[in-house]
Amino acid sequence: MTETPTRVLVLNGPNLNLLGTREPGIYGAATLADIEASLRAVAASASPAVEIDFHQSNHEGVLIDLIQARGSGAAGIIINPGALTHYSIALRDALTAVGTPVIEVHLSNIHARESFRHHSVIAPIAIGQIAGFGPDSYRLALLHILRRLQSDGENAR
Ligand code: CA2
Repeated sequence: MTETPTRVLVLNGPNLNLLGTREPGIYGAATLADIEASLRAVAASASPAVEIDFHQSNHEGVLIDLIQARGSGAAGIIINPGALTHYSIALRDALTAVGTPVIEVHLSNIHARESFRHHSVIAPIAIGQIAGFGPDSYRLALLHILRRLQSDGENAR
């Protein structure tokens, strides 16, 4: 019998499609495609391998549709909500409704930037927030989800 691979949903919000093309001083030189490739490499080397379901949208409603369609059944959701972090109650409600563990990630250290970036409406419903490590923020989040999967497997044995 073939088993369905474990899936991790990775979502990226507004303007993150511009990564690597502008503002490298804040966001670094890596493109979103580079980040996707590095997560796929980590996921492929996990045992058993994990599938990365990677998306970016500039539209709040599209992100909410993705959470509703693809969030349940995922082992975790890694989300960089971009500027929606700071005000989107709709995104927070969608993440809460789906009930899948959420990790909020940011490339930059939002707490060291303008004060309007210090507050996240997503963080209180996430299991954690990782900010300031560039593309490593995403990798660290994935490593944590893999570790949780491993300990769930051990507890089931
Ligand atoms: O640091 C992060 O990852 C942010 O989520 C990035 C958002 C910002 O609004 C958050 O406060 C922190 C902005 C994403 C915009 O990305 C760009 C990338 C290159 C050029 C211009 C924008």
